[in-house]
Amino acid sequence: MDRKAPEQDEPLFVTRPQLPPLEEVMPYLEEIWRTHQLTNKGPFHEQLEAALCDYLGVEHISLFANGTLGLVTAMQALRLTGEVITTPYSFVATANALLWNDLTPVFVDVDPVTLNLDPAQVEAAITPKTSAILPVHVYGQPADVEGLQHIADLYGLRLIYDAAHCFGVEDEGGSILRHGDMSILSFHATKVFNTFEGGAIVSPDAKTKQRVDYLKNFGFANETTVVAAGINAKMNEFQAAIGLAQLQHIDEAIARRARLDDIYREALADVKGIRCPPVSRAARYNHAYFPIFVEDDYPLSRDELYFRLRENGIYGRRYFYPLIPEFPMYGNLPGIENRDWPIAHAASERVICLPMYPDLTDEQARRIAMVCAEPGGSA
Ligand code: T4K
Repeated sequence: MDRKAPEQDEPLFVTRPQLPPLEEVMPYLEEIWRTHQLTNKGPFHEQLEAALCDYLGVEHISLFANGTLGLVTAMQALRLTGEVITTPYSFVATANALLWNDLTPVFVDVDPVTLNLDPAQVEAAITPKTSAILPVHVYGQPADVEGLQHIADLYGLRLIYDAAHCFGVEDEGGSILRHGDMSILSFHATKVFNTFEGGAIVSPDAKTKQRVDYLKNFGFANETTVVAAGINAKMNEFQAAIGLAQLQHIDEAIARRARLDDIYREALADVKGIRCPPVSRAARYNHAYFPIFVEDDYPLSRDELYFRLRENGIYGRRYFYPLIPEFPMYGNLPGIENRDWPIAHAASERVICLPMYPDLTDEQARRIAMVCAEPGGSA
């Protein structure tokens, strides 16, 4: 990839958004300027939908202005009601999307290894008001799709995956996005594949995609017919053009992330008190994040290490701290005082996501690991 690596003393953020070479973007811009087609199902929008179906190995994709609007629209499309069981260990957008739909999030604890929803905990939280399960494939690590589908089938619940971190992830049967009733991707700047802002819904069939497409365009079925109270969540031509250019480099970008993952893992393997994430069991993983967990036998607390890294120009992120239900505004949900999430809470108190992006050099990754290994030394 023809991009300049960051200078040695540039801050190392948890991510540095991936950009395609400018000269590869210019022809798209010239075309937009020539045709004046800026949005509303333009040619680049259509091309990107087709190209993503092809790349991701799914049949029905609807592009969105961002992932959060994708989540909000998916819940409308599936006409969810009442309570939805979800994870406390996610970005706040997951649960906010439920509140925007007047749905009640019911947070249950996660699996200690994958940090994804635990099907047994989900089953125990089902009530007559439950209409759906909303798991997140956190850090791009696949949730227990079979266990969750089994529960959804048994109780007649919808299953919607927040797959914001999951671009390109596969299990033995193919794309992880094929599971459940819908999967929602984010193409935000900080993601493995970005269109600056952007997102998508993967639908299981053409009829569902049609409904999603109506809903993201005000509910218009044709020029004079509105069939639902839709919203404006359309991806524009500039975003779609960026996506087409990014897609040319995605395999290389994921391979580079895999290399950085190896470097971190090797350099941190023997550091007492630092636990690395489990090696992914996905048939194809995207290395979206590299979370480390700071245990009790580490000489510093998690926050001390976090700030120690910052003093060295290394800006990790505590994804996901605090837990969503620990944000004060979530404290008013009915019954929330009777719930706790010990596994998610412990992860949230210990996690730091280290910088992970294709422009990070091997040497920089080793330097970051060195600060973790010798927090008293100078990097
Ligand atoms: N579901 C899940 C599970 C999600 O993780 C997310 C989003 C969503 C749903 C919603 O999808 P979107 O509606 O966003 O499509 C970031 C992102 O804003 C958010 O997209 C993401 N998850 C979340 C995990 O992280 P922040 O507040 O941590 O990002 P920010 O702006 O602090 O950026 C992190 C670092 O990246 C900065 O320190 C510097 C660097 N950066 C960032 C941006 C935006 C750049 O160098 N350039 C940039 O343009 O939330």
